[in-house]
Amino acid sequence: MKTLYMAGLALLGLATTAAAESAISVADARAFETAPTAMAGGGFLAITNTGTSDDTLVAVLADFPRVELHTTEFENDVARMIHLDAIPIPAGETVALEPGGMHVMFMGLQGNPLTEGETINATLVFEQAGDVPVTFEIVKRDMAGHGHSHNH
Ligand SMILES: [Cu+2]
Repeated sequence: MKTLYMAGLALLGLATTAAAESAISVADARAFETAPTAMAGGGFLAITNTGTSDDTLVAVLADFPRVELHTTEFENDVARMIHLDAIPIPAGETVALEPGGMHVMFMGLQGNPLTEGETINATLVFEQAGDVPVTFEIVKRDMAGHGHSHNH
């Protein structure tokens, strides 16, 4: 009986570990300021899965009419944004959402531009890790990106 009891405990231990295996950390969350007439703005961040099981980013919630996950494709140097249903975050890896690539799209800005110095409170929704809060800092447009600045 004692052996069975120990085996039961071990199983219980495994189950508990499995539930806590996905661990998500985020860094460098930022969004670019937008022109007053802009309809949408991009959000960028690095997502690290420090756990031992794969996870998937399935949604981003924020106070905008619509928030989507996008990636960018270049065709003859013309950028085109593609809607993504989800972004896989493999165990032990960091996935970077960067200008010119994948990004969070805050949509429906109509007259409420993203303003430098302000922040966007959002919630990342993961299949395994659940809700992960994140704050995007709104910064000036990254000159190294594919955007073209008109600040001169
Ligand atoms: Cu986009």
